[in-house]
Amino acid sequence: MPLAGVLGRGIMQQKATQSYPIQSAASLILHKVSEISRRFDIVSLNRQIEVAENLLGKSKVEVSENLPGKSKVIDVAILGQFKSGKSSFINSLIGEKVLPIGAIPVTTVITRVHYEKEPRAVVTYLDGNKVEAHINDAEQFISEEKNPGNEKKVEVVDVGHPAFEQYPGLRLVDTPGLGSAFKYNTETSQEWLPEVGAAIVTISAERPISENDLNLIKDLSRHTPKIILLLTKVDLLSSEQQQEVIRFSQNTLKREINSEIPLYPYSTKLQTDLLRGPIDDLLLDLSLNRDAEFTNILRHKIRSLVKSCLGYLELALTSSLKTDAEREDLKKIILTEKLNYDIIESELFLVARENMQKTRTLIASHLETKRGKFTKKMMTLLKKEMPTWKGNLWQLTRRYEEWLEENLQKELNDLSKKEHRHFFDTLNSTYVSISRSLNLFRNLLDKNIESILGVKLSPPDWDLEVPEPTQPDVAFTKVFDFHFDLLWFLIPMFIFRGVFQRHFLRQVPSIVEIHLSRLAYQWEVRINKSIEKIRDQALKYVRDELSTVDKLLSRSAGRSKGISHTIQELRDNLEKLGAG
Ligand SMILES: Nc1nc2c(ncn2[C@@H]2O[C@H](COP(=O)(O)OP(=O)(O)O)[C@@H](O)[C@H]2O)c(=O)[nH]1
Ligand SMILES: [Mg+2]
Repeated sequence: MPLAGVLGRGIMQQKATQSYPIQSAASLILHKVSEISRRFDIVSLNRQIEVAENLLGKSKVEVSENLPGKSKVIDVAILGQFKSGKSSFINSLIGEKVLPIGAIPVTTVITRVHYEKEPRAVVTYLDGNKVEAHINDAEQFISEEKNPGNEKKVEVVDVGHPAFEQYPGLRLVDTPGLGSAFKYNTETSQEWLPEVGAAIVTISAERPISENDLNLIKDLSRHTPKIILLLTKVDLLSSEQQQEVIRFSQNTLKREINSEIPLYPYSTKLQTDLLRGPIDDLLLDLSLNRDAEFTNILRHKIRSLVKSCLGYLELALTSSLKTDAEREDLKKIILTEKLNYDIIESELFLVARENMQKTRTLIASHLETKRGKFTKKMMTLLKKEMPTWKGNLWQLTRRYEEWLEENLQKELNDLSKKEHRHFFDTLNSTYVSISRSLNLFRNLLDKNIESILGVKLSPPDWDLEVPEPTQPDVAFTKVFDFHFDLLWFLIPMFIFRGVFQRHFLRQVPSIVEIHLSRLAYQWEVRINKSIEKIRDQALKYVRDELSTVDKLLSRSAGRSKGISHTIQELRDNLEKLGAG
């Protein structure tokens, strides 16, 4: 290990001891919460617990050898609508175009940038493998164009760059845009939300702050105390317009979110250095005070976890004070017909089935619009190619098959990659309907619990993962019924070559049609499988949630003392965690 690394560890350990109180309080609470959630079967807290454990783990372990002496890394997430200038912003901090930018959604994969002496990129694959790459090749893994639908199966790309020397301990995270045309990008960013340390939300000066932006900021504030807004592309506005947009945005924020979030104008094209000043100060602050910041973030996350847990415990406590008969009644009133698992199950099955039935038609009709051009292209290519083919009919036919296999496969693959985003409508609409159902379910459950027991549960931390369908292997299948080419020795080619060439050409349209329909089928299977996965995840959520509430209500009998004690303990622990 290099000397700096060894020294780094020494310093790190010292730091860890210094910040011992908060960490030990945090780990005590976490331990307590996970024990409670096991004891009471509060499965819905699992994800939040896991995130907090990771964060706590990070605070104890040196994350990167390249950050000597810096025991902690704070992730600063750049979030915002697609095309709002996230990647451009990070590039302008680096001073070099490392991240792909563009007029179409270009970022597929989460990319993190931190300080390193020499520039380089490390690609981590979904299977856990890591490969080092030249910094100029980072784009090969990040951009939608070079890595469509993340077919390279990359989990994250880490970019190390000397320009970040001024922000030690900070890691800027570029995310695929929220609200992008590619629903999946939105998913990736949102799934990642619980990990956010601090966040910069980009809002393009071209369009007013939207409901999506507001929802994102609301969500974010549950995960991090530190949010900054960046009004990007201000070079597109005059200075009066800028003032107006800033005023409008601040008013909207105050009205909708009721908190003052700092807003900074930015441009990568005009007066960048000037505009960058205050943002640099801010990042520097975050980086210098990262121990304190880290503590704040950890505290914030553990607080919201404990609040969720307390909500459930209070539910248990209230119910424990009732008689058995009352408890049974309560359960009936709370878990009404609308919250009945079987009914929700059949509803979600119906939604999924209705969408699944439409998938095929959707894909087929989209591909149909491409068929004419596709056929023409194949025929033109073939026409150009055939005159170079020599030999008897048997050889000619083999050549034809080979040519078709190679070219049709390639063209179909290209078509599939280019167009497959258009096939996802039924998947998206399933996601939207099922999310809506889940929200209704959760709201109703919360409302019932609050109105009947007077206990308010914390908002849940649920995500539905959308499994992205994989690209099918497009294989060419032979389509000839009768092998007349076996009679090749009977056929004088100097007379019939033209006849067969025309015959081959005439076959192209139906071969294309068959293969497009096969492609549609392959995508249909994949998309519908993803639809089923969303449905099953949602059902698991409903089951877990109902079983949590059911168990809390039924098993609380005679445990009020124990539960009160646990609640008190948690509250005491929360106090030890300190204000923040
Ligand atoms: N005029 C102007 N255009 C910008 C600025 N920043 C980014 N853009 C353009 O906005 C588009 C989207 O940028 P990108 O960084 O890819 O956005 P992302 O999707 O949020 O990462 C690109 O065409 C950029 O050239 C800016 O400060 N001024
Ligand atoms: Mg981008």
